[in-house]
Amino acid sequence: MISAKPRERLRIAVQKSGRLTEASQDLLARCGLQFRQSRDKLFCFGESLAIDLLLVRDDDIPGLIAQGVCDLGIVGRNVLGEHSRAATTRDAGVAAQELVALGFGRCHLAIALPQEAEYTNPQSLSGARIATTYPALLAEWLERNGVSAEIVVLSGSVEIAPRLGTADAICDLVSSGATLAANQLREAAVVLESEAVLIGPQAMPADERGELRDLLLRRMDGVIQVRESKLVLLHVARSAVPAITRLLPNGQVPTITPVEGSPDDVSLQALCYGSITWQHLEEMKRAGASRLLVLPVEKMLA
Ligand code: PRT
Ligand code: ZN
Repeated sequence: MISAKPRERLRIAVQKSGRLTEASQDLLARCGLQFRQSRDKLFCFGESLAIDLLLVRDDDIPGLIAQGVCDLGIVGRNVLGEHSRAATTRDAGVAAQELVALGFGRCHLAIALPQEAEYTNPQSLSGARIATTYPALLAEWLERNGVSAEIVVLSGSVEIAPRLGTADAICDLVSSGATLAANQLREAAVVLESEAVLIGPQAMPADERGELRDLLLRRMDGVIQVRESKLVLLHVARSAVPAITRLLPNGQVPTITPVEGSPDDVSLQALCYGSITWQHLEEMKRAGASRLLVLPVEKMLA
């Protein structure tokens, strides 16, 4: 039985089955959490730490936090944004906040129009009927841009509304853009940039759950940092080290070691954050680097 009574175990709501499920569970596993799943597959009991999972539909997650049934949740920023704006008109309980951006499930909420429709600026949408499953986020964007338009609230299949004649435009999530293209729609404006986020109340009671939450947040920071870190190794003439250091994307101060038998050359090793592209490598090569290697980092303890 799931309850909102005081408890000692931390409870996290994650999507049961959908685009965020695998990446959410993978992130928690990388934080060292191991679970045993209940027979009805709705609950995962934490075996390594007193942290359990509740597997639910993503739309229910902000509400479960507001009611105190769960302490943390993983959802798209779009779901949190829609819930918190819609909740201002009803009893919201404890408001869930974005605590950590998790870097997966990236997409954006966009307004799209039929290919042939004209769009120069937000005012082009004046008087239009816009179909969406995100009425609160769309209403806020329209207000912010001083546009008066009609919001047609749908529960799904938003992209076919213009062809059916029930709307002139849509406001929906886009990742690759393939769905828009397949429906002869083109993107006109971005309402919200989204990715999966860890959400929870701003503050936790100072009990065991608060300590567990702090521990999990610290581990998550470490996992995210490692995921975005690369170790760069290269050889270069000692005189070119300053030029190479400037080219290292978000690099830490490099470690320099002499190369046996080549007094003018050094071996350089640096930890870098963010992606390292072919262009970065080519620029370093032009600046004199050779034997370039980019390695993933598995664990890091400063
Ligand atoms: O059953 P449940 O309610 O839990 O799941 P759901 O069906 O509501 O959500 P789900 O699993 O589809 O998506 C979960 C979250 O993933 C969303 O809230 C977003 O934060 C994120 N996400 C990332 C996306 C997309 N990318 C995405 N492309 N959510 C939906 N889409 C849909 C979009 O609505 C459109 O229909 O994919 C289509 C567009 O994709 P492209 O690649 O053709 O542009
Ligand atoms: Zn959903």
